[in-house]
Amino acid sequence: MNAAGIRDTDYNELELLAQSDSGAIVVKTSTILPRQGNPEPRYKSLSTMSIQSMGLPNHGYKTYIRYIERLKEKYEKQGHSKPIIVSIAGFTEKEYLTLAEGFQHSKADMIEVNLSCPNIVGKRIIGYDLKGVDDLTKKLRLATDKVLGFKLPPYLDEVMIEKMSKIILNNNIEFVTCINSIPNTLIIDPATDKPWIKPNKGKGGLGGRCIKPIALGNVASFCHYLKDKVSIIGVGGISTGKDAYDFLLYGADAVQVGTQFMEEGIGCFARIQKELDEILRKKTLKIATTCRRRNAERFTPYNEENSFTK
Ligand code: RRO
Repeated sequence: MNAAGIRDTDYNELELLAQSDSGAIVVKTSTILPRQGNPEPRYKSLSTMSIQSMGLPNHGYKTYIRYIERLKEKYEKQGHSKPIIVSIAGFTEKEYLTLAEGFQHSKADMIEVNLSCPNIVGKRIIGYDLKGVDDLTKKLRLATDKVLGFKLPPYLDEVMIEKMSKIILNNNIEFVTCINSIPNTLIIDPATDKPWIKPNKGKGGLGGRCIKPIALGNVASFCHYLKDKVSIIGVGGISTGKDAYDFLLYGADAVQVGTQFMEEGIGCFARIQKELDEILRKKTLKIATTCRRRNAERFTPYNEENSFTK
């Protein structure tokens, strides 16, 4: 599926996702009121990475409640409705609760609580404030019985992952999506010696292929602490079927595509799925052949008549 924030803000973009090979529709993080976001230029893609400081541009949660209703109605009738995941971000605890209560009465299937937006100047990334997350989670869990998950920032410290996992397990959070873009990063345009993007003195969230090892490490660690009790959606640097395969192998139950979707467009879902299918087909063949050979060696006395190569 798409990562939150990528080609998922306007109704026509959501409709394109509904018609695509994406397994679900993730909607741009909603705030209480509509927002224009940060001044441009605010996104730059380079060969192995992207940097952005979008600043939460979105139409406000009430508009998304209407968009989702329209999508569900239209695609349920056509018989190919898919899960819709909304993403929420409040500037205060009260706002998070209002958003959760709002979507509780919507047709959204799941709520991804964004605890990791890197681009709100002067605001701490709440995912790094474990006590704050614990307090918020208890109230959020009471505000909605929709499937509830966290969008987490990258953790470079294993102990934080262990502690966050305890909060998740103690509060019946059902999925985690990791990771959001890497905060506080800066890339300079060699032609101008100035940052590529304008907001926040050029600093923003890093995405793209280069962040895959950090994302994969976080997924593997969360998989260790959460066991099989909480679903994990892996995101960060996925651009091929092999990337998706690595995430699935090391603990993810599903994956999201961010920068690659932004760059390639809607066709990326079918392509990545096809590449993944091909890898799985080859691996399955390899496993099947090894098992057959082992069983044959174990149970069948070798002779010319039943030789394997024959
Ligand atoms: O809109 C953004 O600037 C943004 C968000 Br809400 C987020 O969660 N992650 C990100 O990299 N950018």
